[in-house]
Amino acid sequence: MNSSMKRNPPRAGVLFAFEGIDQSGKKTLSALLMERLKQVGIQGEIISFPDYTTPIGRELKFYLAGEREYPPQTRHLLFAANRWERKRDIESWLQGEKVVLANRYVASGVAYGMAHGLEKDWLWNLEEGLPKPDQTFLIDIPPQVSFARKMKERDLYEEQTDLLKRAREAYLDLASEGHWAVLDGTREMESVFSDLFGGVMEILSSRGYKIRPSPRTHP
Ligand code: DGP
Repeated sequence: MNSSMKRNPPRAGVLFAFEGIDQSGKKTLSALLMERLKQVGIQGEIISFPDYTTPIGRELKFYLAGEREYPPQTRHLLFAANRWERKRDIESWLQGEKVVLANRYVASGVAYGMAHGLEKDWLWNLEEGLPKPDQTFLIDIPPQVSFARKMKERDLYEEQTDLLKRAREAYLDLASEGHWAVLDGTREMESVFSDLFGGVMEILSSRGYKIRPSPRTHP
């Protein structure tokens, strides 16, 4: 996270963000995590960005399908605005002591923006004021693994190997700056999940969450 960004105001919940290029496993991992959190008695919500259900999200869907054209800054403003559309929901979940799992969040805007040659500080500024993640997990895979996992029906960005390469590099750069947890997403899902779950439990315990013993130790 950008060190120049102000600290989060006190809040009761915890926000985890999952980042990575397409097909890294973010959605599967966050769904598994939510299931396990419920088993140990923790309430949570999952939110995915882009959120295609909002007015701006619907516009982004047209854009990603190649049906709209925008100058680079305009489209990055739209991606950021889509997160701002859901700010109140995220805040109210956090105030309700929920654990919020975000599939892509502020760092997607910065990583993909950097991959398109935009300035990092300008991109971070678009996200300033949104709730900050307590921890960002980067599920790291190289573009060739992304392509091997999904060969057809890729969106405008997914089709571009060079863009994915630059987005991955930007993510790794942001991860080292922001002290994110980087997980090797090329491994079996169980192994990635086990590391993720360990990291999440450690943070939740340190934040005073009551964790009910669960009979299951694997997804
Ligand atoms: P997804 O629904 O996760 O497959 O995302 C759709 C595409 O949009 C994907 O290729 C990555 C890109 N993307 C996601 N979030 C952002 C963002 O905030 N900014 C930009 N420029 N691209 C994004």
